[in-house]
Amino acid sequence: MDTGDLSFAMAIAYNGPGLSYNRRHGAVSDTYSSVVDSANLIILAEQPLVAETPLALQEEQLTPNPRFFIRNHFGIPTLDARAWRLAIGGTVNQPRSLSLADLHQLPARRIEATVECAGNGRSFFPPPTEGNQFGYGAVSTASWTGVSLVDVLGPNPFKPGTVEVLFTGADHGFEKNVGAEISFQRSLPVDVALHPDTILAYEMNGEPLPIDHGFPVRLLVPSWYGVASVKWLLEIRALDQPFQGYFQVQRYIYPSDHGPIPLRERRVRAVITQPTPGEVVKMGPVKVRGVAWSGNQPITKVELSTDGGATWYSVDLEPSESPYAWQRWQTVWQATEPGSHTLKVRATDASGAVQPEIAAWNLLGYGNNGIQSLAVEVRAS
Ligand SMILES: Nc1nc2c(c(=O)[nH]1)N[C@H]1C(S)=C(S)[C@@H](COP(=O)(O)O)O[C@H]1N2
Ligand SMILES: [Mo]
Repeated sequence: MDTGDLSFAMAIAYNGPGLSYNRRHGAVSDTYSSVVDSANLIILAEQPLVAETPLALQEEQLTPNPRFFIRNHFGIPTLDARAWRLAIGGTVNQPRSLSLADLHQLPARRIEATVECAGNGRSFFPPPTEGNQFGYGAVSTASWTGVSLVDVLGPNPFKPGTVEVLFTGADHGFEKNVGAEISFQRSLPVDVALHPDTILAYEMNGEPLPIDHGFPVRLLVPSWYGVASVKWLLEIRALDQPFQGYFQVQRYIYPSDHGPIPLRERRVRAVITQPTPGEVVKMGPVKVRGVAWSGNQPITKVELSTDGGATWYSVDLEPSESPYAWQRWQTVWQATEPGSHTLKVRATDASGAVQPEIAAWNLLGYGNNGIQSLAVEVRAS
């Protein structure tokens, strides 16, 4: 199987400031947009950069780009948008390479989608697992603009026997568990790759994709855990064998008796954005709100408990804007008793999936959608 060992010289154009492609004027400006608001993100690691968004700041439907969580495995590659080419190869009928201008010629598709890292909530797993100890902030929502991969590939793109499509990012580094230099690579089954909502995104919330989120082009698989949405995309390769790379079979998997199961759609989950853990609130009406999401299913019900899970009631849920984006919910809790109270929230989606009290523990700490518990202190004013 040829998994496309790209030359790293091609991956890193140069070390100077990046260039961003300006669609409106068809020209190139000489700054790429790194917009990270590090003061308002929780930085878990600097090299490579891993940062989560404080839940209290998720007050809008769309997360502003500077505060969108970041999950990198290697250093950030600075690509020259003018020189950038996307290679399409492997078991395709027409190998070729495309420029950013070529992508812009195709019909644009805009999709509002939440991106969640599979490690979101990992720090709440007992016993602890290895990996970034995320709280609940490795999730954000943006409106992504790009082109459907199926439009890029055209009709009848694959040779018979094609089973997966592999996506390679420009970032790479030494991986000690492999003992070698590897690129960030992840594959999709053919049906998912050809779904019209699987897009190559070049804009995020109406701005050119910021460098931290994959400039100039990233894949977006809107209902899957974030790992599928390969950033700094350089190559798309059709495969006649399942991909066996590190991020496919050793990481971002649930172990099973039949071998590793690569993660796919996000599990159903709700979180509270207000009040915040430990907050002191005044006795009387207390606004409680947050967001809820799942994979490709809309959320049908969000329930709140203010007595540590003994009783539950349904809260107001905003209609879904997009099958892929979180939905905001809110309620008013009549806090009549002073003292410490435990709030819990749980979501149900249209498939009937509901959050478990405690999610099944797994070695690498993925998919922890166990119910959030949050303690607040009620004081008589
Ligand atoms: N090329 C590349 N793509 C990548 C990654 C990466 O390290 N390199 N991380 C993945 C993971 S695990 C997640 S959760 C998302 C995070 O996207 P964001 O940094 O834009 O929030 O990107 C995915 N795509
Ligand atoms: Mo992730």
